[in-house]
Amino acid sequence: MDPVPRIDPRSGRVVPPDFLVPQEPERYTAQDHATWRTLFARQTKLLKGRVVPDYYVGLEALGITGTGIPDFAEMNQVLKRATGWTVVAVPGLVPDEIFFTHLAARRFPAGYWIRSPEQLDYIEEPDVFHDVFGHVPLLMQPRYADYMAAYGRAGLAYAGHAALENLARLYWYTVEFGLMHTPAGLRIFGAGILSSAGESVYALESSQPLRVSFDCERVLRTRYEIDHYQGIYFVLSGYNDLPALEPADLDAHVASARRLTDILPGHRIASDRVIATAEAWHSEQ
Ligand code: HBI
Ligand code: FE
Repeated sequence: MDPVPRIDPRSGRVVPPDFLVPQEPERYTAQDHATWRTLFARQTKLLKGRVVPDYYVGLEALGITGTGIPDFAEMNQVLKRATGWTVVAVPGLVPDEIFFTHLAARRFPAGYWIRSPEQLDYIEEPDVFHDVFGHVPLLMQPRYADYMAAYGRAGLAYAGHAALENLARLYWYTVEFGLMHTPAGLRIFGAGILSSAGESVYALESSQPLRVSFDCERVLRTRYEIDHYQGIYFVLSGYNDLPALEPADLDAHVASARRLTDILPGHRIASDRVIATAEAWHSEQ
């Protein structure tokens, strides 16, 4: 069966097999840049004191500002030299194997399009705000940069296997929805949280979700739901907690996780080290 060809809505053309298209920053409209400015202003205000400090370091170094949608070529001049990563433009979600191939080669696929003013708070596919504001700044951090590339290699190794579902949970609960302990207190680390106004506050301050110390096998067993705020967050104690994803070690963790039952988001297990947020949050106030 032939795969359905994907059409890039902007050009009306079939996208190439690697799904890469030119960003063409000159084609953004005044409305597109205004949407970026609105989202950027709202999020940077909310993230003050809530996001890991390296995030700002990356944002500034890469020249990601509230003026308008960044030019990928300009960011790449800095990013490539720092950690070997580049940002490449894609029309939207790309198939898993394509996504992993890019990550393994230190290319981060970012949606080039930006959401419409009617969709400021919820989109189904990643746009340039989620991808560039959310993911790209931390690619300047060497440990995070290595973890993302290692995830790409692991993804390729598991592509087509049932255990890819377990591996995807690791990405979800670190890269997208991770929290991190810092000397200053509990901070947002995941791009899914930090590009969302509502979840930026909820993830740190709501008494509703569980917050549990990061444990690789526990994460590999934990299902996730994509259409509402998370029921559980995993808290890294630092970049050293990011698993090396070295094949033999990862295979052992995945096999062990798959021998046990899945855990539903929001469910606690006996070995969980639960982080009391009131304590984590107020200890620094
Ligand atoms: N494609 N553009 C894009 N961005 C993603 O974050 C992405 C993707 N394709 C697949 C995918 N994520 C997920 O399967 C991750 O679990 C890897
Ligand atoms: Fe994302």
